Amino acid sequence: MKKVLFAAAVLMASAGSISAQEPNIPMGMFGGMQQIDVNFDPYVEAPAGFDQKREGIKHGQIIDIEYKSTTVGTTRKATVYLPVDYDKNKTYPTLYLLHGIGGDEKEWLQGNPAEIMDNLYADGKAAPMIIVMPNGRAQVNDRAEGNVYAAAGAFEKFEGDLLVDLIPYMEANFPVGKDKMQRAIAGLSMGGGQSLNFGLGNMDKFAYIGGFSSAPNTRTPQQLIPDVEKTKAEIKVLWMVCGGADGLMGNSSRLKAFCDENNVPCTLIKYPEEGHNFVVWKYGLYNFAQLIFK
Ligand code: FER
Repeated sequence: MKKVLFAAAVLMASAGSISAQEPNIPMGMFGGMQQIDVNFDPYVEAPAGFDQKREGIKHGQIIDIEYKSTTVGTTRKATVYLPVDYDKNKTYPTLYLLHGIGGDEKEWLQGNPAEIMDNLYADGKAAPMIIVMPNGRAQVNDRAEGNVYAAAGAFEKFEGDLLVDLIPYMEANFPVGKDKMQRAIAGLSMGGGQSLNFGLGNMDKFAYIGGFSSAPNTRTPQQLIPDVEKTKAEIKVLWMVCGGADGLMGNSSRLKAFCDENNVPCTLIKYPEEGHNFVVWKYGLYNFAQLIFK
């Protein structure tokens, strides 16, 4: 019953001006939340070609992994980017990069993460890191099928899969650092909400948190930051971006306003005139990746 009511509430949300580029997203699902005036941080354009394959540079590698999930009771898939000059004998920090409501462990590939990271490495602009792109829909059938909004609960449940199953799998099978300073979490839309919820909710696990066009699954600022002094002491980077024409801006601006009022360091960039799409999310990865593990 709860699920039915939730779906009905979602259907009643008014349509914003968006161009969703995630698969399976019905139009008319965005917007509705009141906009809050906040001091946005300056938008600086990314250099031309930042997301395009460049010849004559070294490339990282995209691989598929599978891990046993005690949380879901299945074997689950994730996509992993291994950086340029990957060496099993080194230790790498890890960015967990989460998809949106209509996506899965392959969705981020639409945003050319390997090209973005390879270019950053060629220019000496990012710390070597492993990027894990999991499936954030923690349920037995985790494909983005049917009414994708009905799986909102599985996006919440992913917190357990991530902390109890995936992170330990990565630590057992890849040369990754085990300290919070070596872990970042970021994501797009539903994945942005997950990143803010799970990141701020587990500051002993993540020092760097990014939300790109975060969705209505984002908890309230009071839920995310119940103890301002603790968050200030423990967080290294809290970074957000959202399109200026994205009806979901309210989720980000509400948190930004709270942070500004409480002197919690936090960035929110309004990407001019963009909607809910990979233009914004690529820009998010490009910028967030340069700020973490430094
Ligand atoms: C909603 C509108 C959008 C919502 C989720 C989304 C849970 C997610 C969009 C995305 O991930 O792209 O009302 O409710």
